[in-house]
Amino acid sequence: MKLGLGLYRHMLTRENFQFARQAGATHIVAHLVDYFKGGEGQAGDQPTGTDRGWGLAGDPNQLWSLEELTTLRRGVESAGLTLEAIENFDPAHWYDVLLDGPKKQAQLENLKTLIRRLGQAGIPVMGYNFSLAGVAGRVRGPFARGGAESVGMDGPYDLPMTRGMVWNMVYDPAAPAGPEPSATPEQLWQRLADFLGALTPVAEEAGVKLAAHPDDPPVPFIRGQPRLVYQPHYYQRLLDLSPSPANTLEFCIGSLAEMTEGNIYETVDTYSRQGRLGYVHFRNVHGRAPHYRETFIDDGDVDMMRVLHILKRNGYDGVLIPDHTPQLACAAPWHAGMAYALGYMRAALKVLEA
Ligand SMILES: [Mn+2]
Repeated sequence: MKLGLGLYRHMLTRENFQFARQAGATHIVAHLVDYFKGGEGQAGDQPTGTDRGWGLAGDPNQLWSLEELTTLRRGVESAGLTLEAIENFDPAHWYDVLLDGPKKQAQLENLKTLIRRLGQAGIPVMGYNFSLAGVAGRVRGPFARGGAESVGMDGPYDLPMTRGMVWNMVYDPAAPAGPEPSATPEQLWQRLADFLGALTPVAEEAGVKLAAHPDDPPVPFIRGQPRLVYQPHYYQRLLDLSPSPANTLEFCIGSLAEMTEGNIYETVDTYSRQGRLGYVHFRNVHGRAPHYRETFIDDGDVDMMRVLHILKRNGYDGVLIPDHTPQLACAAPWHAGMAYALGYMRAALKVLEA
């Protein structure tokens, strides 16, 4: 297995690539969506989501260019690292794919273009989260060991999602007021099937894997909208929608462990056995939705070493990245949190190899 680091858009700098390399990572997962533009997020922060979400989505008419993607890959490589994946589409590029709106077909074409460009740029994985409300409804506080700031959930979150929003961002600031009408779970599954049907052939041809994140937080409904993968068995339904090798999982141990059903070790075994993991979010947690706290990697309910043993036994050879992590009390809270997680993971992988 390989050790990677995820970096938000504003962190895609030479210095942070060096930081990743110095902390023992060999791979980078890059976010190209600016989650914090015009919103309430803070630099270096893991956004929690509020009424208007993280902020404004990008420009619907401005797709990531081949040049932009290639420049990013070269920048990562010049620091001695490999660019493994892009994580998350911009809501501006696919809101009507999620909402089944009038621009759906045009936006599916946009996504095909993006996947082809990833392939041309030599980026092998595209992580996505097929979610209407996105990451919403979490709380933040000194929840982790020693009072480290972390996120969690304190019960259901039912504030309706307003029109002009999707995926916890605003794609149309001029949308009429009022809540977005609720989809049904079956409608949402059909939209996912349409997405996979359109995208997987293109992804296969481009040599790119699509990798689906489970719902974060994993609850059946949030902000009046249904969720897809909020119990472990729904991942199987997602895989069974398309047998394509391009239909893979962005396998988030934390979100899976937060689910009310299932046993995390059986879940890891079931899915890694099928050889369909795109990459892994390696995160620990205490509690289950809708009442849980994200913890330090060594301090939650999950025996992370046992997870690694199962992944190894089933032949998983891909990338693991720390997911969000509690922030350490110091001048560089995010970096210290990541360095802590990376050091733990590197040691765990050494033990595993020994
Ligand atoms: Mn995750």
